[in-house]
Amino acid sequence: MRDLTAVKAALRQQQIELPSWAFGNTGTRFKVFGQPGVPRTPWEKTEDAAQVHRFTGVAPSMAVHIPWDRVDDYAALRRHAGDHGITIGTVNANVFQDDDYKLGSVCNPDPRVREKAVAHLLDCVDVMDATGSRDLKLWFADGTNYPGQDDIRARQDRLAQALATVYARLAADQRMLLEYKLFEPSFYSTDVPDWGTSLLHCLALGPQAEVVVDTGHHAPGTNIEFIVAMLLRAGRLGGFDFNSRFYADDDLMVGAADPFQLFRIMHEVIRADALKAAAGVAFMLDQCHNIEPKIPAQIRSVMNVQEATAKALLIEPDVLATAQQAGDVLAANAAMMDAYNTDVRPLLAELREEAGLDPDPVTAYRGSGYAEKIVAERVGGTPASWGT
Ligand code: RM4
Ligand code: MN
Repeated sequence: MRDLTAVKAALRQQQIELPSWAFGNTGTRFKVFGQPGVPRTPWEKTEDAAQVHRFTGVAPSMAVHIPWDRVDDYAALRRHAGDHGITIGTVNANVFQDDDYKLGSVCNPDPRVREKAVAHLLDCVDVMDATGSRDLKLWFADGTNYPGQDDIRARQDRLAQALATVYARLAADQRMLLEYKLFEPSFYSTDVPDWGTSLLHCLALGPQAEVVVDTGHHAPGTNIEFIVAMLLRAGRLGGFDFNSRFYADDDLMVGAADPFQLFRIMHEVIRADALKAAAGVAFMLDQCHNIEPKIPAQIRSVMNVQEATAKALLIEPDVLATAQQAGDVLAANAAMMDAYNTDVRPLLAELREEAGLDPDPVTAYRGSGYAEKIVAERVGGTPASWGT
């Protein structure tokens, strides 16, 4: 049996970052269904994120998306977060929602558009300075829809140049996280479509550039834990954007579609001793709650990550290694499956109680009256959504 004290100690070290955009109204290109009580401002998003931390105890930071979370005074937003017991985390740049970006942002053939995109990325580093954020997360919608539309190699050169300019602006304790995505919105070629492309750029840039694995950004059937193992081995896994996908980039709650995959991913993280904050792997959620209430959905997501992590921690490393060494395929697989099939919910409930929290965060949130309070108070104004 695995030493449960060690398992709990490891779980206490894990921190999960929430996305500000999960609290706003979102939907598909067919319809956004608004919900009552949704935050109107980054200040209110921060308050909602703090609720998730209040009931889970492991979600002490909120990522922001610029310009969706533009405020006049970022230092004040940082203080506001602090007053509510959390911090402002990763700064996400947005160079995909302006008319100028029809043919791309940093890869655009027009140097004027490229300059505009780079200026925004540099602005985001200014925001980081004010919020105290460590990480700049870059996701580019850049790509082409038709063969011949633009020169694939030239676009890579433009990308490399833009990244180098932004990288040079980072302080010593700041990082650039480069996210990849197979397709969408571009349907023929995407300029950062996979971990290999992202890693090549990061290696060229330097040690402060690392790859982000968004679990929804792969082709069906991709072995994501293999990618995770490779990036950890290279010391270049900057973090995760966790979510679930059934078909494409569905942005559903992490652990909803394939909790076993999440477990396998967490096994590779633990295998590399990368659960603790000092390892530099950011465990972020990147989700949209289109039809379910947002705050409890974030709580549920955090719990799903914890459950997968706890199960992966239950794998007996010695038993697994011995079986692998002996070529005992069934015993090795059983070491994984026995851990996966363990119900870790009582362990996590105990962990929460030990931390002075309610063992059942979703029910505790429901009973807190916060949902009713925001519905009553947040009347008027424009609910936050995918816009500025
Ligand atoms: C993108 C990507 C980014 C996220 C935006 C909202 O698909 O996953 O991480 O910031 O969506
Ligand atoms: Mn993402």
